[in-house]
Amino acid sequence: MNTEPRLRIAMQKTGRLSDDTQSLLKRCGLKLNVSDRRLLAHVSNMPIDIMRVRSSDIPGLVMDGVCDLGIVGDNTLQETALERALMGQKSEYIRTIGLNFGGCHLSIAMPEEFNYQGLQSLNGLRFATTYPQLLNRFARENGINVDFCLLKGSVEVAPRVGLSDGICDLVSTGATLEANGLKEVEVIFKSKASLIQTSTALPPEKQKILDTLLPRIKGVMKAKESKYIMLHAPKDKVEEVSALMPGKETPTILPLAGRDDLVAIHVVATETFFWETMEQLKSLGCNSILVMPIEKMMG
Ligand code: PRT
Repeated sequence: MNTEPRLRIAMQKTGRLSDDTQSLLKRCGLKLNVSDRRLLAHVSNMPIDIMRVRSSDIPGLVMDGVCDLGIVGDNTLQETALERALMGQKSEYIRTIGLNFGGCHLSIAMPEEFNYQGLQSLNGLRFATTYPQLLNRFARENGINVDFCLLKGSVEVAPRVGLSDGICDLVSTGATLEANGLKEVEVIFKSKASLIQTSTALPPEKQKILDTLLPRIKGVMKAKESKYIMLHAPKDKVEEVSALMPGKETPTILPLAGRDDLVAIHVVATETFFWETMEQLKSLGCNSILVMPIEKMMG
């Protein structure tokens, strides 16, 4: 039997974070078969196992040391940490790296007709929420008293059926609030997915696996946000063209065979490359402007 230590990572089985998490791990070169129904999926080319569970179970699994790492929304992470601390359970973890997906915010929303005049108008009201700890912390820090009723789903219908005055729920596009006649009045927490790890030091063999994985995760994220830009530019406009390139990378300038008047410029753009910039480049006499996605980056 192979007793080689394997790094265990918890990820959401199905839901809003599962596709992005799976795609991140695959782009890091992990070969995993998650099509089967097993709780634990083996990565065939690295000593890593993926535990596929509900999002809400991930922080606890990491805090208790059942999993070495987990990928979870900051909202679930903070709520669980506060709740466990309150119950005297282990609530420590390390937030290893913030990821660039799962963005949303936890907000207080009230019926459209509610006359919102600032935080004091929420004093003494009752809110339906899946996040009572985050709501309580916000209320405490802002000197207001709120009551809550705990709902695990369909939070947005609570005011309409008389269960609460307002809600405290996650928002991304705002469409659900609008469809339910609610308006956002306070953002109380901004969230993204994070990679977390146990607060106790990993054994050296596992740390070594993590040391290989982390630069890959950073590389995938950087690549996702970057573009490779290639264009032909008039030789006498190189400075103006370079100044238009987004990001901090120095452009590579190459001669073009048989052309004394043009050069090729290549650059990795680390910021959004807008159509407007392309139009400005065109008006400077540039042509063959290509903007390409980057798959991986290192260094
Ligand atoms: O796995 P488990 O069932 O325990 O977790 P879960 O019920 O939280 O799963 P899921 O898949 O709904 O959410 C997983 C994580 O995705 C959340 O914990 C957040 O970190 C993140 N996320 C990002 C969101 C949203 N955006 C989001 N919009 N989670 C939920 N929503 C819901 C929100 O609750 C509301 O019902 O979407 C609705 C609002 O969306 P908009 O676009 O209409 O504003």
